[in-house]
Amino acid sequence: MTGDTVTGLLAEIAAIGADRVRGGYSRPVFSTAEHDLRAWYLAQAAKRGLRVDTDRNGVIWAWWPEGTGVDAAAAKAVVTGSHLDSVPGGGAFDGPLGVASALVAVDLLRARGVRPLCPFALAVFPEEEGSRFGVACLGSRLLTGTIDPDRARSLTDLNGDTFAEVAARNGLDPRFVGTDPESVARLGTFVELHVEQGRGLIDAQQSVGIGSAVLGHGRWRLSVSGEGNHAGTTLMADRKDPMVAAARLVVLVRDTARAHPQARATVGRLQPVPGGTNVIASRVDLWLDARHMDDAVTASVVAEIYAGAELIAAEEGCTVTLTEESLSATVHFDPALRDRLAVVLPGAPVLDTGAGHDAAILSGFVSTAMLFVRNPSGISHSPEEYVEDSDAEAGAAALADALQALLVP
Ligand code: HGY
Ligand code: MN
Ligand code: MN
Ligand code: MN
Repeated sequence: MTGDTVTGLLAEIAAIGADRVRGGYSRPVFSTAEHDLRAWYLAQAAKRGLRVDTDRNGVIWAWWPEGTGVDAAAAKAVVTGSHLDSVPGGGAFDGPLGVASALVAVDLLRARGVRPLCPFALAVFPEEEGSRFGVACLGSRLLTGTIDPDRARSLTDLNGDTFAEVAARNGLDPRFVGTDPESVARLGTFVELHVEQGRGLIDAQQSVGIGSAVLGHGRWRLSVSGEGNHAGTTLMADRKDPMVAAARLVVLVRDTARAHPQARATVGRLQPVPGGTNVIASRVDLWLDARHMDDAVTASVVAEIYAGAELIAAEEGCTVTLTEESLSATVHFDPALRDRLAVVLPGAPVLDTGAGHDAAILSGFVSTAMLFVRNPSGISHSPEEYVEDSDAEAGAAALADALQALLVP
């Protein structure tokens, strides 16, 4: 027994990779901060005698070494895990809570004398947030073959470095990234524990909940092109200013989403080119994140936004293009597994989530479930994100209960 607590491990994580933006954590995949955190994680896994294996896509697998009661080669594995990368200025729990809880769950299972009857592993997926290369859940998409490897290799970060270049600098051979059918074939069940990123558990007054569905969501890049010019010598009547069109477009995004109940549409990132104070931009790129439980509604929200954007662009003497960067359909987790966990965790409410997760990507290939832990702030992707110590430990105990039911059925 290591004596570690989730709270203690989270404190260690918080001290590593504290590249602070707005008081939050910024750990893009393969950054120094995330790299240091991977090293910490490998040490934690080794401390628990887990056999670590980083696969061709940078997914870190930590296997429970003890023999199993059945033919390990035949049995499908039970896996739990989450991610270590973050959004810029993110909270301390999104990703790390699932990783720390998985480590403590291993300790609890050991202390209970559990001997898994099937292979059991922890997993850490790279680039879940898509903060560096623009596609969320890149690691689990590569693992499952739900992104074209050539497209993945050519994704670029803000420095113009490709995923292939950065992966090669971080010990991966970019020639081999992509679907790993053997790894997927050995998976039987995946359970991800995650901080809740909404208010469901606050309202239910419960520490832990069970995931039922993940809203479909996608990312689109809108590029508005106008006429770059001098801020001082260009009369207002002579301007084709894409920044003005983009500003009107951001309001259009809000108004369009408001017109569709339960739709969410966000412009969280906007990039003028060239971005000089005394320069009328020649182009403005803005990124749209749109989500809804009904994928057809998401599609129509985006279509309405683009139609409106074309009108706005024309009025401002500009043009606009729309490029889809990633798309995930609404996912409903395995109802049999969900119901099984509801028996193991009596009273745990069942919740949908508007946040994407690697579990949603894996759910197309493996029986998948999620557990959520109460976040009294109801806020996420922000330093305000929070979990009470007692709820953090309750989450790890619930995860251990769920895993025990799966490992020793
Ligand atoms: O964007 C999301 O929903 C997730 O946090 N990656
Ligand atoms: Mn997350
Ligand atoms: Mn997130
Ligand atoms: Mn996630």
